[in-house]
Amino acid sequence: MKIPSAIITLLAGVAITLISLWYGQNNGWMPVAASQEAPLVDGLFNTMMTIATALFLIVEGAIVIAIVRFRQKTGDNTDGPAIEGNLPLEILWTGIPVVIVLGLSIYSFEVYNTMGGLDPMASGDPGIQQVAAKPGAAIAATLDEPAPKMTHMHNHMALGVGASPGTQGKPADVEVKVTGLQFAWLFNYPASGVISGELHVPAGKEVQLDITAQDVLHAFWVPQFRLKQDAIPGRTSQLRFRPNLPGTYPIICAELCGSYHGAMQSQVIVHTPEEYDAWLQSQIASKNAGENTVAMVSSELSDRDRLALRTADLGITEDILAQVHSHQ
Ligand SMILES: [Cu+2]
Repeated sequence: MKIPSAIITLLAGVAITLISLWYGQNNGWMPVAASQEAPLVDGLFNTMMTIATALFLIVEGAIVIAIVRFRQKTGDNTDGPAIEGNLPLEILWTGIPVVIVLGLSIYSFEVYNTMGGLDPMASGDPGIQQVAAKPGAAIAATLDEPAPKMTHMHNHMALGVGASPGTQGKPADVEVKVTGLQFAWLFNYPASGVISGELHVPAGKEVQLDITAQDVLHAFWVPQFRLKQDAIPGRTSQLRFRPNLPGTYPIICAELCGSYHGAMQSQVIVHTPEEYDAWLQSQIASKNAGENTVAMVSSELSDRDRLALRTADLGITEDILAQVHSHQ
């Protein structure tokens, strides 16, 4: 009995759809999701994996079938038929990618908007609000302010992922100033004055990172948060997110920034809120102890030694300090 090809095509279509849907959800390519924003990105990624899997199976399947069925017969050296042009087919294979790409662009736009990427200005950052509060400042600056004021404006043009539409206008629970430099990350907690070489954040709380760079472009990337943001000299960009899974995750510089770019890694420790408070208190205590020491001896120290004293316990080595000095 010969099965009609329409039925075989239908069965193949059903099988490809089921396999693609399954693999899209179970591809296991992403690391653990440790922020509230991560499932949004994973949803987009899994959708793209579903489509890519279906495309892969259709294209590769067609190639394999063609290789087997249309194989050159022994002794047959004639040319194949000259097939040229098929308008309905061309419309179809243009139309399907257009629909896919448009759909993905709308979906990714929605994800970015939900994460707060479209309007970082609305985050409630005090520095940004101050400028916005000056009457007509933004408009006037574009119209008639000379060049020096333009740099001022650039400093306040929001970059990054700000508050999600639901939390706009509310300040974050924890604010950390992040500085990228060749080849390390520094984390400064302005509320307490604590400086750290690792990022510590409490789970379940809204965290805002104000990111800048001291020397060249760097990029702050935590794969487990599904967040990445350029660190730009002279400008502040923002990442606002809610970590939700306690653990230790890598912070990776994702912008080629010099010879030791590959070693420019730190880590973010997501604590339970109680652990976080304990960490913060211990840092404040050791900072106060350290400040007394520095105050006592600093009059006899060179700038370099004074800096070394302050950074020795941050995991910043003499090598990194030498790099910093050479760039100043
Ligand atoms: Cu870097």
